[in-house]
Amino acid sequence: MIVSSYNPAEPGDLVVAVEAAGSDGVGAAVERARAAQAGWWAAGAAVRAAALGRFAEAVEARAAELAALIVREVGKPVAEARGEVARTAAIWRYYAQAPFAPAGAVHEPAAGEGLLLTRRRPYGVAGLITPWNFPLAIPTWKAAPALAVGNAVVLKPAPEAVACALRLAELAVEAGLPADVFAVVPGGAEEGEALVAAADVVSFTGSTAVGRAVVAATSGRGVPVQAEMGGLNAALVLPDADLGQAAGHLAAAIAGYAGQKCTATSRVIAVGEAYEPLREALVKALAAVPAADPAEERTVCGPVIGEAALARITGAVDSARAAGATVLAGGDRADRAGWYLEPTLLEDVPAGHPLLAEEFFGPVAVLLRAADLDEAIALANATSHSLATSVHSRDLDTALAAADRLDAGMIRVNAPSSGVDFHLPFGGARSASYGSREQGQAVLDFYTASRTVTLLPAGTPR
Ligand code: UN1
Repeated sequence: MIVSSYNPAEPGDLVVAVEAAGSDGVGAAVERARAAQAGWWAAGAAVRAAALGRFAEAVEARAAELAALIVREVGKPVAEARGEVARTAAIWRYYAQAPFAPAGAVHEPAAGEGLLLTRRRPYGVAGLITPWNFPLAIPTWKAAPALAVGNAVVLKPAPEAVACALRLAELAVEAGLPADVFAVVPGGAEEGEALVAAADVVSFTGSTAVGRAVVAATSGRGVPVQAEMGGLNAALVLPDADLGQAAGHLAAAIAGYAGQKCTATSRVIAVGEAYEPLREALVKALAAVPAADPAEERTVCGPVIGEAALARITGAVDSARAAGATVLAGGDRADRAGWYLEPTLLEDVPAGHPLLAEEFFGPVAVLLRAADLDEAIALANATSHSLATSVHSRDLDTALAAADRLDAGMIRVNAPSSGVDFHLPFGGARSASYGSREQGQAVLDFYTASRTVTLLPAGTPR
């Protein structure tokens, strides 16, 4: 099988075509990684720290080229693509410190003499399965901590972003990582399944359906797994909010990268008298970010990833329209080649419509009305996959009360729902995530097993 990726802004532009690894190829890559892991771990903290630091430098040295590749392969607007490259370098640099982080704790025995201590140890080979929408940052925020604590990694990227992943593998060589410690296996479902069947620890980001299958297969083998899946995110706008600022943040969260982030906003809940002025401000703010060429400096909303994605999103908008919804902004394909949809806002979408229940991964949001904060929170919590919720209010008490009662993994006050800090834990509520959080320091525990060591003085009677 051939894995190929095409430019979503120019569908005839083939970015790369490579042979898929096949399940045998994945098995062989895992075996080679397992053999290389022993030396990577034995080399020690300073060697791993230096290699990860050089990875950051390699990314920075190629920043312009990498941003252009992100634009071309996955249609991310160039300003955001540059931001992703900078974030990627920052993540490598951040985890370059992790080999020196405390590896455990020392405890007194419950009784008698001796010393108790915990120590973490790498599992071996981390199997990473990643989506196309953050083609450098997501593989990095999985690989960097896994490598820092002494694992080798085998990465199975989404076919749509295979060129970016292969470029990362080249940078690993440039950074001087030992051969086979960072391997990329191109492919689709077959390769993903083979990786899940062979790795010693698995981290997945992607759709809910595939994530559930990965969790079932991995935990069935008794192997640790974390999965980041879909998000259906709400924004709560209170009447006392700075509505101009809120509308700008919402437009970015709805239309930025054509809404193709698990942190994008798809439901805007206006409380009480915020509804009418917010509707007006938001329609204006969305008109200011029309669908446009991702290579252009000012573009916020580029194309969606492909033809099937565009058909799925426009189909949902059309069905909402047929069910009585009003399209306040966008709603139609942009008048240009490529898979573009104008940023779209709807109101009066009937309860239970798929736009209110499923993640469509497009520049589309539904405006909802809530009588008060209680109703807004109930609406926001009415989904099973809440990842990131934003709250817009000038009143800190209201914002904190909302943050307390919202069932979401990330709560952002007076900020877009999208955008994450790589040094803090990242993940969602209920079915949005499975297992422990990604990113930050906590993920170092995910990629290691803890050992408890008991030391008694020689000759101690039992
Ligand atoms: C962001 O909002 O900057 O797949 C990051 C995703 C998320 C990452 C979002 N895991 O869209």
